[in-house]
Amino acid sequence: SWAGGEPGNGQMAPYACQRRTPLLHSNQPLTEALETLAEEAGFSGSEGRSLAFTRAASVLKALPGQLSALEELGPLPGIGEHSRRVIQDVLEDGVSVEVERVKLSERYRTMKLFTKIFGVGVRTASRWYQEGIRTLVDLQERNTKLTRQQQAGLQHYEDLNTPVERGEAESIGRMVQEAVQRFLPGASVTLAGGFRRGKPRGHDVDLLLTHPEAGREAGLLSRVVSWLDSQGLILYQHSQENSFALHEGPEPPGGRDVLDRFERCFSIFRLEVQGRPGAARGWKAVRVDLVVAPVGQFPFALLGWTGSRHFERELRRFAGHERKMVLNSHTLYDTRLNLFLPAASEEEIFQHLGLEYVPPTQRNA
Ligand code: DCP
Ligand code: MG
Repeated sequence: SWAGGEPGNGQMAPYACQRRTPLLHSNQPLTEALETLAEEAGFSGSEGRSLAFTRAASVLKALPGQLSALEELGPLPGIGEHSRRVIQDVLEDGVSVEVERVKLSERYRTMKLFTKIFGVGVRTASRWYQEGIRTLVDLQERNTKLTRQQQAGLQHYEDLNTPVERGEAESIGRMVQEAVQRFLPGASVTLAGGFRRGKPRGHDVDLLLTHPEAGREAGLLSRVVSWLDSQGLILYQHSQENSFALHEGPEPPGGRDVLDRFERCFSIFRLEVQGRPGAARGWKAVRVDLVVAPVGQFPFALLGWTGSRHFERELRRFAGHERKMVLNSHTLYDTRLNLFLPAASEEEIFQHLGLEYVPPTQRNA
C-alpha cells in the first residue's frame, strides 16, 4: 500500500482497493478535470477511455499531498499519456483547454441535463440528443415517451438534483427503521452508500435491511413500503423481487449489467423539511433505495453498497485477476477451490481476499 512520503516515490499499489482514499484530498482541480473527461467518454459510449480517466483521477485522490509537477508522478500505476497531458495543462495553466471545451459543448451539457433525470441512462439521453431534443421543456412539448420512473424523475427534477444532506438521510433512516420495527422487531436498517464513506451530502439515500435470523426478512420490504405509502411518505416506488439463487452458482464477472439480485425498492420519499428559504412547500422529494439482504449475505451487501463505484469495480477486478475469485454483493466464490467463502463481517471478506482492511471512510476511490 501507499507508503506515504513524497508523491511519486513509486509506492502506490496498483488496485484502488489496496489503497486508502480519503474523502478530502489535495488534488481537487486535477481530479475534477479528469473526471469530466471520464464522464464525457462515458457519454460517448467509450467505456475503456472513461475507465482510464477514472483510474487516473483515483490515483491522484490517494496521493498524500498536492502534486506540483508532472515529474513527481514518476511511475505511478494507471496514469496514461492522455491523462498526463491533462494533468500537465492544469498544473501549468490552471485549466485544460480540452476539458473547458467539453464542459461548454452542447452535447456534454445536454447529456448531463438528461442523465440527471431519475431513470434516464446514457443510451436514452443519447437517443433524445440525436432526435434534436435539447431541454426539459422540449421533452415535455414533444410528448416524448417516458417510463413511469422517468415521469417521476422529471416531475421532481429540481429536488432530486438538490443534494441530500446527512441529517436528511438520517431522518429517512429513522422513518424506515420505525416502519421496519412495526413488522419485524429486531430487524436493522443500515445507511450505506456515500454517507457511510463520510460524505456530508449525496444524491440519494441507500438503506440496507436485514434480520439476525436468516429467512425472517422475507416479505418485509413490501409491508414496509405499503405502510410508508399509506402514511403519504412515498411519491414514487417500484419494487423488484429477489432473483438470487445460490444454486445457480456465481455470475460470470462482467457478464450481466445487473448490480445485484436483492429484493429492493427504488423510491422517491416525501420528506418534511422545515424553514427552506424561499420554498413554497414544507417538503422535499428525496431518492431512496431500500435493499433487503439475508443475514448471511449482509456483509457482502454492505461492502457492495458502500462504494465508491470505482472502489467496488477495483475490488471485483482484484478478486478476479489476482485471486481467481468472484466477488459480488451476495457472495465470494473461490474458483480454484470451487467453494463459497462465507463471511460474518466486511473485515472477513478483505481477509479472504488477502487485502488489508480498508475502512469505509478510506474507500472514496
Ligand atoms: N454501486 C456500484 N455500482 C453501481 C451502482 C452502485 O458498485 N453501478 C454501489 C456503490 C455505490 C453504492 O452502490 O457507492 C450506492 O450507489 P450510489 O449511486 O448511491 O452512489 P453513492 O452513494 O456512492 O454516491 P451518492 O452520494 O451520489 O449517492
Ligand atoms: Mg448513494
